[in-house]
Amino acid sequence: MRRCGVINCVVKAIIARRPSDVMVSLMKGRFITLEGSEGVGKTTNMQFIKSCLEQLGIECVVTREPGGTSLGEKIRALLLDRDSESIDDYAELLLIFAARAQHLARIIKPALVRGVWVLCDRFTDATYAYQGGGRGVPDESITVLENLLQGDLRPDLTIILDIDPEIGLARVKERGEFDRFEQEQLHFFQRVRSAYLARAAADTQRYRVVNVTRTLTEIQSDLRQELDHFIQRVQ
Ligand code: Z5A
Repeated sequence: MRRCGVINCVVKAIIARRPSDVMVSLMKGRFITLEGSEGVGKTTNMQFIKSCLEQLGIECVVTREPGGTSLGEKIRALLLDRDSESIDDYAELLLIFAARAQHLARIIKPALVRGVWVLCDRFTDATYAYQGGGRGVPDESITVLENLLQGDLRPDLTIILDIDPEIGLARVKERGEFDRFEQEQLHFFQRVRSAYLARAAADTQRYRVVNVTRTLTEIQSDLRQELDHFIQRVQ
């Protein structure tokens, strides 16, 4: 809790010098994020979403977090390194937001301002789910950093691919080696899933939950429908 107070003080000091978010209000591209626990098929389905949008003549950039920039990918490697020393929860949180700051400044905001749609494999909802739900970092600490870096910028649509973590982990296991997060126990991923579902329940406008225990054809038919609804809504 004391750490939360210190973060608040630092952030207030920085916000006082922060330029206004005029740029955010000028953005014309749309920001779509794909979320979910382990083995939900984000990589598989992101390409599908991209091809649906491109068929409609919508220019989009696919990116991911942590990562998306050269610096961000280096931070990602540090975060996923399973041979790393034990990483403090707040060190993890700040590394994730450091990568996000660079990603927002170099990739996400410039694309949105150009009118290009951004499809991002994980974003700040993952922080609420993994660092908040999984690790137990208070949501208030995450919100402070979110507001600092993003201002008013939030995804326009967040699709949560949902699966029982036991099934998701079994899929990941088939792939072989586990990274630092994948080494966590089942109850960690159960908390991650609950955090995602709680966020989705609190804002039914922005979030869509897609059950991915089914075949890829069924899943992608749902995704197609969600995209069609979204496009109708924003046009
Ligand atoms: N992290 C965090 O803690 N906080 C944050 O703020 C952010 C991230 C942004 C890396 O993310 C880690 O960073 C992540 C949380 C943390 N934890 N981990 N690990 P990541 O997104 O890069 O890592 P990931 O979740 O492990 O993604 P992944 O391994 O790339 O999985 P995926 O993209 O969701 O799934 P996939 O590779 O498309 O599919 C997995 C397997 O399932 C594959 O063999 C598929 O063929 C199979 N699959 C997919 N769909 C199906 C269906 N429908 N049926 C059967 N089999 C299927």
